[in-house]
Amino acid sequence: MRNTEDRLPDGRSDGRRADGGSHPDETDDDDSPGCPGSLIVVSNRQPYRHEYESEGDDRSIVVDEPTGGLTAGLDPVVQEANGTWIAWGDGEADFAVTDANDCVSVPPGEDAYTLHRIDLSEEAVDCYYYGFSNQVLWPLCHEFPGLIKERGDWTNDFDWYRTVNERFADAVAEHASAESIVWIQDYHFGLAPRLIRERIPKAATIAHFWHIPWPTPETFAECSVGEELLEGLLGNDLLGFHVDRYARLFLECVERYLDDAVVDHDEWLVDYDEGTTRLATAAMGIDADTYDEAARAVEDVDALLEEFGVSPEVTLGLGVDRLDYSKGIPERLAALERFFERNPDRREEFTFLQKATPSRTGIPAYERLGELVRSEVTRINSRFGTDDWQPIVYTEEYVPQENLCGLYRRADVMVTSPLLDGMNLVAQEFVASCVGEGPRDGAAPGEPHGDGILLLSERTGAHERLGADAVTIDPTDTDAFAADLETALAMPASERRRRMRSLRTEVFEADLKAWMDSQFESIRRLHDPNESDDDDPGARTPQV
Ligand code: ADQ
Repeated sequence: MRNTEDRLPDGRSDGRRADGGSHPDETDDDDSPGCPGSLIVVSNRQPYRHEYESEGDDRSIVVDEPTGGLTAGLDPVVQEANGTWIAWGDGEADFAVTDANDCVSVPPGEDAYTLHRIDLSEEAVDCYYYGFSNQVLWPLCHEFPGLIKERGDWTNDFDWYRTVNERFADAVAEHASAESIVWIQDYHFGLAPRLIRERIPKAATIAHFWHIPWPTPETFAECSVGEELLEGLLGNDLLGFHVDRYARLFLECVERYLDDAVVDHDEWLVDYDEGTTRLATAAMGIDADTYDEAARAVEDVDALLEEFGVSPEVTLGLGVDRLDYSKGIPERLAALERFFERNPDRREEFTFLQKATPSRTGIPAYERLGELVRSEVTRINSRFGTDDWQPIVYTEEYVPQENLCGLYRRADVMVTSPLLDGMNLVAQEFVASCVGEGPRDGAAPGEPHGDGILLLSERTGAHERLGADAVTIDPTDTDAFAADLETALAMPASERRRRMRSLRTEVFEADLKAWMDSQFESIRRLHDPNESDDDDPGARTPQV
């Protein structure tokens, strides 16, 4: 069941080049956050993917490279550190270019660091990735325990999850020394920290960032292998979450379900099995400058809308999401229906453009969600639509990142309504893309700016940072959600501009680089305890 899902956050298809070509987008080294030691990154998704490309009878190998998101942000850091990146090799030609140890130097032609690819069989991918990661851990952490039962007996999924985590740990051990810093990304590697700990020198530092929420202890109890997961994660020296709430829930789960662990709720420390794990929170940001620049570069926003059959005259609402049940898309559609019921004068005047990207297709809950969303859009459109106008324009087509920035820029109101979301980067991308006319004038931050309004679910990590200047919504309260949309659309321009200026200050200041700096600063303090605390750029552990 290999498909392209979850490659999406990188917008990778823009970054393809022939093997061996020069790097198109050199990064200024001075700008890269420094890593305090020899860096080994572990992630499910790889930074470079080799694919075959055929032209007539000729077949060549091309490389997809990262053009956005965390992978693109981390790549220059690993390059600068001359480090190692260990990831699933999911490209067709990946193992045609690796050496006997499954390693290849990247970027092609520059050989700045080693990419160690893990070759996974189809069964491994089905069970480790689609099975345990995405049909047990994902619904568990997003508070959908009922969906775990749908998978039926997932014993085999968990066995594969453990096996794959072991294979990644073995790979780490091949590269690690006492100076190493191992930085693990996300929920695909819940067991890996302890497995790595058993295999590498004691002096090495293991850190992990968990990008999705952590569930309540009551929900966590639905996972029969919870104890093993907690033990696995407590192999870390440092465990990071986006916001405090998830860190506190993690500590509560440890206290409740791991008898021998000693939890310090004030210092956010856990002592377990002769090791200490420190928790820290740092809300992930985006590369705001890149979004700002891309949005300003869009020359004809009206033409973009026309591509979707949307009149340039309308007031535009926008939604951009992976088609995932955690994103609250049906709830958003229900609120839109209520909005058009209550505001007949908005018909033909307000259009909502929903860009959804199919994700994890093949998993029943995702198939059902896609069917529900499509049928609800059809039903609402047939209820309110006219010969010339549809209230909701829905597309699953690929939209290049520059066009996405153009849509963000044009949107009068952006709606992000997750039922639960670790952070939510889309909300930040909208803010960074909300630019005014003309080039940047050098004033901080990113002036001139636009006056779009952000409707943001109170259940996102992003809400802790952006909630004060967004319009807060409860996605499950349809009436209130529709009323919030009315409020947003009725807001005076001066108020919209004031809010957007504050949002942009937040998004530009706490960007992706600031987040990585804060991670490395926290790691540095653990790796070398003599380092000072003075210039911590953002990560926090609780104050006592
Ligand atoms: P996701 O669940 O994928 O990420 P989100 O953070 O909103 O959610 O999006 C990640 C990226 O995907 C963004 O760069 C966005 O532009 C892109 N994207 C989403 N929908 C798209 C679409 N329809 N078309 C094109 N691009 C689209 C997980 C967690 C989040 C957390 C991130 C990072 O679930 O809570 O914010 O990791 O930690």
